[in-house]
Amino acid sequence: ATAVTEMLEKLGIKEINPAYSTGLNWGGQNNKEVREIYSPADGNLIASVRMATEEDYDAVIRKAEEAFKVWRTVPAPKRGEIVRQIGNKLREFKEPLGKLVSYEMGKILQEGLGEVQEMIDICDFAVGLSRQLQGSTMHSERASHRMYDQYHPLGIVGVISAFNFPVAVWSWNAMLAAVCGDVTVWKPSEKTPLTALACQHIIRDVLADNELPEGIFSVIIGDAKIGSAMAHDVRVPLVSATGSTRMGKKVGEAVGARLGKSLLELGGNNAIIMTENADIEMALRAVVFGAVGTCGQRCTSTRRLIIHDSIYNDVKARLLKIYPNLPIGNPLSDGTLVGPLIDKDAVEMFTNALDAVQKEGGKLLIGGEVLEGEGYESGTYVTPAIVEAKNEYHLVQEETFAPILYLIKYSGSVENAIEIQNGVKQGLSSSIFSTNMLETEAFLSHWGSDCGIANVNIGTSGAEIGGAFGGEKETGGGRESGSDAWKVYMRRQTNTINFGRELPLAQGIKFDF
Ligand code: UN1
Repeated sequence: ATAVTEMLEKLGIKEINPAYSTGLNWGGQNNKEVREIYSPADGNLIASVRMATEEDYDAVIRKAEEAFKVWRTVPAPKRGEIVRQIGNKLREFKEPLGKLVSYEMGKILQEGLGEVQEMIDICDFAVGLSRQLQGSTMHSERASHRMYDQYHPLGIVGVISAFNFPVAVWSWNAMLAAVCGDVTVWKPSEKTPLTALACQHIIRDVLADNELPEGIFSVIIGDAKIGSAMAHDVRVPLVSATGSTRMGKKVGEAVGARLGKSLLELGGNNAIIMTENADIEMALRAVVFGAVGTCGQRCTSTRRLIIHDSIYNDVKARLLKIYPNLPIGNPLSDGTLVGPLIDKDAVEMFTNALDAVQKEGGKLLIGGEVLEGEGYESGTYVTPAIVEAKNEYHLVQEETFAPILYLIKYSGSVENAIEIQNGVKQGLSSSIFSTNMLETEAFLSHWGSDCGIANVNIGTSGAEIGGAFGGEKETGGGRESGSDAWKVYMRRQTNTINFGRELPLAQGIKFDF
């Protein structure tokens, strides 16, 4: 538990259980129900956290409402200044927070640090944005009239985040929402509450230094009941939810029923196409990182590899040489590339999926074992699997949140590969490896990839924060992070001003009396 102790010490928290000891604006004070948090890295108990009740939730929302009244009056560039200070604090805490992410969630330290880097980057992005929340001006059809649109804060933004990016995805939402003048109430995954509480500590200090109410950013540790309360709550005009399609449909329905806004970031079933013109060496680097990185638990993980038949055997042989040498082990140890799955339920999902796809006719080429013995006591370490499969298999159509890579053969032109790539319900990330411009442009064209993210000679995972992140179809349609994703966190208002002494009506309507 050194990562935990180190992080908590740096934050000045004396007790191992931060949830008991602080006066944070987090929901959990009323409940006796405690959830024990075990690290997937070594199976040790790292904390016990109280789960919030609906009463706790209500108290947090009321505090957030109060804070919004203050925050919306702060000029946007000044809100940016607060986010700049948060970014600086994150720079200071990058190492211990990255370690805590790695220890609590199981991703390797490089990726834990990378996740905190994403938070720092989105802070910088949001600071710049705080001076660029631009609307347009339009020419009125009426004389001596002026027309423009402007963006105003929405209010409370509910953020439901997943275990796999326990802190970065929240920060994409919270930092943009903050410069937009909104306050956020964050329900992190109940599997990763410690990293969330650590962030709340960091932020609380920045807010206190600036004499701002802590309710500008709140965290509530709870289960699906709390997520559901948020989805149904008219006091929360926008709910941004990251997780499974099953969860997203529930949230989307509940928010839709009250005509609120939702930003949904759901499952992916991402493919890399390798045409006969692929640079195979380069493609394999992307494939392996995409398929086994984060132990296959990114929503952008590479799940399907669609390979031209002329290079299929070569690609397969090379992958089968690489996979046995992937260092699997403690995510905090130097040299590890594959850490554990989040918990034993995930391990069961992984092995069940492999059984089921083999029943459908899939051929398991390598991997699929659950590791035992020294270093693997947590029971959450597996060997990444490669399966030869067909796109139409039921299992290939589903997102299994684990390191399973399906090899799918295509023949003929790139259009055939694109059809396979689009032939799933999800539409998050996609890539093509080809040095032929006709193929890559076809992939990016309006009859090409139907995903929210389409890359050329880059894998499916590891997007930069500067672009809008999200996908189509069952992925939910939301966009967060860069580009103009900020607009969803604001309400648009069209303003028309008459500076003449007459009242002409639009459309030239005469209405004299
Ligand atoms: C996620 O898995 O929910 O593009 C987000 C990527 C990361 C974000 C993934 N920047 O893989």
